[in-house]
Amino acid sequence: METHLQDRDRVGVQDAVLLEDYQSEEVFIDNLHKRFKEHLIYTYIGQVLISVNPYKQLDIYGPKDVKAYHNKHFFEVPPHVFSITDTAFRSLKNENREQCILISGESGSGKTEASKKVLQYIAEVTDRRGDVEKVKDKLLQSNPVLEAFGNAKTNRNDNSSRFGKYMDIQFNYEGNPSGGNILNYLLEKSRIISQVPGERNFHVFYQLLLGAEDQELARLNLKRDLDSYYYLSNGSKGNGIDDKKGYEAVRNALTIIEFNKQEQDEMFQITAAILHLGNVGFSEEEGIAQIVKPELIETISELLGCNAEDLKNALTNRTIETIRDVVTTPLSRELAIYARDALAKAVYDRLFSWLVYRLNSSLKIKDMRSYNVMGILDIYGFEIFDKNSFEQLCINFCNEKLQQLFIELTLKSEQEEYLKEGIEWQNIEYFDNKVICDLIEEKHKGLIAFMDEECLRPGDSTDMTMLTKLDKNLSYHNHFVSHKKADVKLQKIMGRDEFRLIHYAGAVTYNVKGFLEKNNDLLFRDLRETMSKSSNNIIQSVFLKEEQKSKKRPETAITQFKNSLNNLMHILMDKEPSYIRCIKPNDEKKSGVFDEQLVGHQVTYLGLMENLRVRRAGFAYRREYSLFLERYKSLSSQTWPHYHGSAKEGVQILVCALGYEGDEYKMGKTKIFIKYPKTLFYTEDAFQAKKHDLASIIQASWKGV
Ligand code: AD9
Ligand code: MG
Repeated sequence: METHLQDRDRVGVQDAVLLEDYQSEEVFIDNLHKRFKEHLIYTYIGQVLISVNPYKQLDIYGPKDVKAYHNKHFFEVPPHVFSITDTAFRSLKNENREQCILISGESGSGKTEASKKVLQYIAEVTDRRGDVEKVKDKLLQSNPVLEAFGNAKTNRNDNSSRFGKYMDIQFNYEGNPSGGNILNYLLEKSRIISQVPGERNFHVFYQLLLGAEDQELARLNLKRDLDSYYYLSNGSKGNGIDDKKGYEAVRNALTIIEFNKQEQDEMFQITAAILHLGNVGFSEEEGIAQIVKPELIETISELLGCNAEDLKNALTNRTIETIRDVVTTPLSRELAIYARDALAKAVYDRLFSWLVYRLNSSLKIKDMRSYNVMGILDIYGFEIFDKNSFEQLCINFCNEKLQQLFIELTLKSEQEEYLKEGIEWQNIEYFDNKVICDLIEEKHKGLIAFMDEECLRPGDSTDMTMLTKLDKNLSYHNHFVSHKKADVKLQKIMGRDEFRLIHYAGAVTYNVKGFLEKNNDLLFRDLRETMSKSSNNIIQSVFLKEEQKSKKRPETAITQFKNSLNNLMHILMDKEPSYIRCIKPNDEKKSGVFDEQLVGHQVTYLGLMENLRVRRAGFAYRREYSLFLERYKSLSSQTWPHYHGSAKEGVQILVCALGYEGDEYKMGKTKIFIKYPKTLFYTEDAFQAKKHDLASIIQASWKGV
């Protein structure tokens, strides 16, 4: 117990609230570094777990570790993702409180791995009976499927999740998993049509081409040759990723999750059709696009179950309905390419949504009698790149919302604890990022509102007219910087087609190029109609649903995202949160390298110093009386070796014996609160010395000295 109080110089402290200088980022990072060198990748800030990616397999997740953390209070054992999970799970079971585990951090910091450890732990500490085991298998197997279709190799992470994920594990009244539900956010579908150097398309394409049997490839009219497919051609190749094994894992998982043969066939037909679609080329005659290899369209139509003539027409024409009549115009080569790519992205995006929908129907809870949930959120961290676009705006907005939730919930729980313990609440100064959330999402006057207004305006709106509108309406705001209003220094680094937001985690300059198109997310009507008539059940179901809804203009991409985020906030708000903040120690994916500057940025983006300040503003340390007494009772002759009074009185006796000053501590109803780490360390050192003395006495008596 309380192992963290010993050997502080070498392994640092396991809870950053125990750092004497808690305002210093340098001290904080140094503590993480010390621990990292000792392979101690986990550290707390109070109840928040910080995890530094070790980039190598550590022997800390085996059955013996599960056992070591099972049913243990989290201060009894060193920091660990199992401990966070165990605490949440016990609160769910014993107090019936719904839980959520919020995992954040930048790409490659270990979020997805952490979420898998949470699931692994739950799977290992719950029953192994038939139906429970089956649900657990399905939950575990949803990962390889979602990763095949939603993850890709990027320059930051060989297995980067290109979507946000919130997964509920549902527990029955016995506390065993009995179902699940997944929500997905913003798949990065632009990856379908192109990838930056060194990156790849989604894993599934490589898995299919390299892992499927000859017969299956023949059925899909595919060659086992990555270079034959345009959508894969600019990406990097394998690089040590075992796609063949990946394919087997996906097929196996699909079977466990009970996707039938037809569903599996149709999924891979769509995947293959996208590869073929990328190879459709166009020539141009008198400004009109012509399909170069019409036979390819036959293949695609067959795979997608749609009419080849319709598809040909839809790829080269556009129909617009006006008030008076319906006009069809042929497309130029450029527009035909745009239509082709839009179709590929739309089909893949829908396939992914269908996949989540289908997983959910397989994970659906059968027994609706009272159940509790534990949610796990694995979502993209704050992003600042050299060039930031629409996607970064969405992601950073998401992080603002989560930061807001974090502040509200942390402060709330601190406040609640003080109230419960009868201790006076002191106001904590902190930066409330609500002002930035409002700037982005406020109705009628936020950034999204103005963006949408311009996107939905018929006529000649462009990215630049949108920017002008933003500049005009938002320049008054402290957190919005327009190029025009920027000071001279800033004007040099900001382009004319850029605006800047001062996020809680730092300033980000966004380039508006492509904003309008990405936000409108239009698929030409002809293509939509062709798809909704498809005989492929998956395609038909997703497009038909949209056709029925699309009588009205669909919402813009960012508004849909905003709505789904607000929905997520509601879901999370009612739950007891646990936080895992993941940190990437270096950019080279190397083990043993800790780049303090890189870590420093992440400490800022994750708001960890603010987090520590809030936690330390009150008391560095708090512990139940009985536990405190149990450890330190030997420090007073009144409490050791015999003591029969109440735990609270015992602690009071101890505190007097140790000479605590009045401002150093407070006695709550069930806990002692200690203000400064030094008080605790002094107590601990006294305890260690006493233990040492006692040991020497015992040893001496053995030796008969
Ligand atoms: V992204 O935003 O999806 O691009 P994540 O999810 O934060 O990112 P991920 O969990 O995929 O990162 O981790 C990246 C890689 O780091 C993994 O593939 C592992 O090789 C490595 N990793 C992460 N966590 C651990 C760990 N606890 N132990 C060992 C780890 N290796
Ligand atoms: Mg991930």
